[in-house]
Amino acid sequence: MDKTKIDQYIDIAAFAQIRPSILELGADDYVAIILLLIGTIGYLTYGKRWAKPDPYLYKLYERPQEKFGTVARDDATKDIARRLSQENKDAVIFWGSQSGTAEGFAHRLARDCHQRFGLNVIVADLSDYDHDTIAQIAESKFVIFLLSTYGEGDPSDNTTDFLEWVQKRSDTLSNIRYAAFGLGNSNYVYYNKVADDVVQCLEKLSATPLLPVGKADDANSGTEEDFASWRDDLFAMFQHKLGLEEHVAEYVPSILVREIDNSVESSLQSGEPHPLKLSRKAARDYSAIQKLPVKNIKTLTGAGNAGRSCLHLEIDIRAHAQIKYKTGDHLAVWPTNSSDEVERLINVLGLSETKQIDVLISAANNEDEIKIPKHTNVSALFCHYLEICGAVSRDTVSILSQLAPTASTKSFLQNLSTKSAYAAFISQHHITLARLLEHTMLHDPETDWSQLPLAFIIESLRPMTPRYYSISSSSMVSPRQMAITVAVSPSELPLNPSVSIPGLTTSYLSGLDIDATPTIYSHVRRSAFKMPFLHKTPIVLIAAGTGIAPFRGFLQERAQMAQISNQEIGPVLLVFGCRNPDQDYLYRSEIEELQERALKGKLEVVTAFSRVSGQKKCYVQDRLAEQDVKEKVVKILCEQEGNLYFCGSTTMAKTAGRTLVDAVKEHQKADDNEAKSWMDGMKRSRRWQEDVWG
Ligand SMILES: NC(=O)c1ccc[n+]([C@@H]2O[C@H](COP(=O)([O-])OP(=O)(O)OC[C@H]3O[C@@H](n4cnc5c(N)ncnc54)[C@H](OP(=O)(O)O)[C@@H]3O)[C@@H](O)[C@H]2O)c1
Ligand SMILES: Cc1cc2nc3c(=O)[nH]c(=O)nc-3n(C[C@H](O)[C@H](O)[C@H](O)COP(=O)(O)O)c2cc1C
Ligand SMILES: *[C@@H]1O[C@H](CO)[C@@H](O)[C@H](O)[C@H]1NC(C)=O
Ligand SMILES: *[C@@H]1O[C@H](CO)[C@@H](O)[C@H](O)[C@H]1NC(C)=O
Ligand SMILES: CC(=O)N[C@H]1CO[C@H](CO)[C@@H](O)[C@@H]1O
Ligand SMILES: CC(=O)N[C@H]1CO[C@H](CO)[C@@H](O)[C@@H]1O
Repeated sequence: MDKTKIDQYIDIAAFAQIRPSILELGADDYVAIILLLIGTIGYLTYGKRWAKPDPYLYKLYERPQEKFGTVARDDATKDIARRLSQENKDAVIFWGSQSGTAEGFAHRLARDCHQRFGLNVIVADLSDYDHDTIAQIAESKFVIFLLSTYGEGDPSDNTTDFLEWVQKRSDTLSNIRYAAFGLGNSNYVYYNKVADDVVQCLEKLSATPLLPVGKADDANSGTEEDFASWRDDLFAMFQHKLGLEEHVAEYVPSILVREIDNSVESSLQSGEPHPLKLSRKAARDYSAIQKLPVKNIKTLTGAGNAGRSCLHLEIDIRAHAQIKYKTGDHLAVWPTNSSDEVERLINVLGLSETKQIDVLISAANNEDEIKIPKHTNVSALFCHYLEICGAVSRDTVSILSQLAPTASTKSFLQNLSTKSAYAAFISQHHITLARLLEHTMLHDPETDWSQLPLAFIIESLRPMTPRYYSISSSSMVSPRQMAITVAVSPSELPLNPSVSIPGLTTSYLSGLDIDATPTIYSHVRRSAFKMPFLHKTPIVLIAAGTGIAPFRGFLQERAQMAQISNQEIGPVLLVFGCRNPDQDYLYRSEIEELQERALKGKLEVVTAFSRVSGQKKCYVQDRLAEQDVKEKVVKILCEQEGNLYFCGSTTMAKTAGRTLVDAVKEHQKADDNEAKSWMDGMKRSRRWQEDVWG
């Protein structure tokens, strides 16, 4: 490959590395840096730009502008209607995604539309286009929306402005033909609200739906299958309504991978996380990613716990003055994959000889952005940058069958890619990509996967994402040392309980050798989960399992206030649920110590144990429904203007929240509407806060 090409890649990689340090700068610094960067880019590209036109230079030129979000894209590139017609595309897939699922689906769907129906499709971030130009999209084109729902039925950051636009619009959108798919989780109260809201608005504005809105429910990990079945409906609609003909799909890689000699070391990324792409607004809530020393790792839970345990980690930030945290914030951990699994994949692909060779990765279509380092090596790629430990999707099995090296493996994989065979198979086997490939080699010993394109591997696996934990220390009590509380609970295969699948990050963390002063790549994410402004405000804390984490920080902070100043502190009612007091009553001795000393007379603890032999299962919501507990809570919330906090699973928070609203309703002799408006008011005034997952 030629030298100028390499230079361009390196420039891009260098920009990617500049980003994190931006987080540490003040607002004024941005402007200077952006001006400087734009100047530099002009300088770097000037010679090449005129010497030799190259499609990637445009990318280089544009990227920093997008990244910093301050220099507006010019109108032409923000005009989706014009792009569709000028580039002669058939459709646009707009995604609004927070954690990347909808975005990943958008790219896969575009690929399938092209390969199976010859459609030319633009994949677009909703926030990258001028929404008014959506209204001008020609009737001959169509629009697909893939939208996820967040928070309390809120849109992702990408979708906020679009939702506002479509809700406010009064002129019709009768020229728009569309299909919409929502991503959500039915454990949340506002299930798939964003997709519903958008569709409702589009209908009101007389846009034409091409098929009924589809929905993915992540509650039972159903997102993939729900998407697959909606996509089948979409493709059936292409045939019946749009009269398109389906071709036999043929695999075409969407990215290019090239080997280069290991001469240009400066840009090689061989472990440091690839920075997250953040909007400027979001960037304010994230610290830089740093390598932080882990000071202490301790197991919190007792024995006899069926493979489950809970870790307490202390992370030292004394050497990182720029990292600040507040009680209630989240800490991200960037894991690495187990070396077993890395070796397995390298071996099955026959890459052991070449795993250290530098590779350059680029998008085949220069519109697409790659979310992994552009210059790395296979070893680092599998270890740090791709989620190689996840279950293989049915989609991947299906493409893999096209690429199978023998006829018998091909038919094996074709069979496996049907819905029922796939479901049966994954309920019995722990099936990562590497394990599936190994499995096919057992099935047919002639199978040799060494010709499988690396591009396919990269496309099929998700880029590594950090895992977030609620910080379980108080920034007031230990400002330079953060604690996290991590449940280690390997999952079991439904039909083969002898196989336990370790969690990626939990096994990474539990594998750290504390004697070797380990470090982890990590960053702090600011959260809105915060203690009341006044220390005298009473609080009710409701937690199950590791949901206790942020409340440990809350309790420490109250105790500190009670000691240092003689000012009055408000009472705390902690309602905590776990399986068994002898096994997973996290931080029990710390809590009892606080009750006896610093928070004497101020901290009351109500416990619920779900798995004590001989006793009935008891959850926090069951305790909340008891008369005396109910009265205490109602008193704090309704008479003493206290705050209410939930942390743990969404189902717990939803059910316990409902129990509590019922208690208030009964106490106030209110009707359903009044009770609901009380709850809404509590949430609006931030007196009701949740930090929940699942
Ligand atoms: N710590 C964090 O920041 C964090 C963040 C995201 C995800 N997670 C994940 O959460 C999982 C660990 O679970 P955990 O520590 O939260 O809980 P857990 O130990 O599984 O459960 C805690 C208690 O809640 C009970 N429970 C179960 N369903 C409930 C419901 N619908 N309402 C009320 N109580 C209910 C359980 O009862 P049973 O006896 O019925 O199970 C148990 O007594 C891990 O997989 C971890 O990765 C943790
Ligand atoms: C913090 C959080 C809040 C969520 N809130 C909702 C919600 O209110 N309603 C809903 O239907 N789904 C909710 N979900 C589920 C997501 O929409 C679902 O996991 C989706 O697949 C994420 O898609 P994305 O990766 O494209 O953002 C929530 C998920 C998280 C992590
Ligand atoms: C390849 O990446 C690994 C990280 O997994 C790193 O340790 C190694 O030094 C890299 N190899 C070369 C030759 O740079
Ligand atoms: C297809 O898969 C199912 C489930 O694994 C299996 O029972 C069946 O025999 C397979 N059929 C063929 C033709 O391989
Ligand atoms: C502008 C904006 O908020 N962009 C977000 C779009 O979604 C991705 C996730 O896929 C986020 O990382 C971006 O921050
Ligand atoms: C969980 C686990 O085994 N993680 C390993 C991932 O790979 C790195 C590098 O090979 C090891 O250091 C980790 O222990």
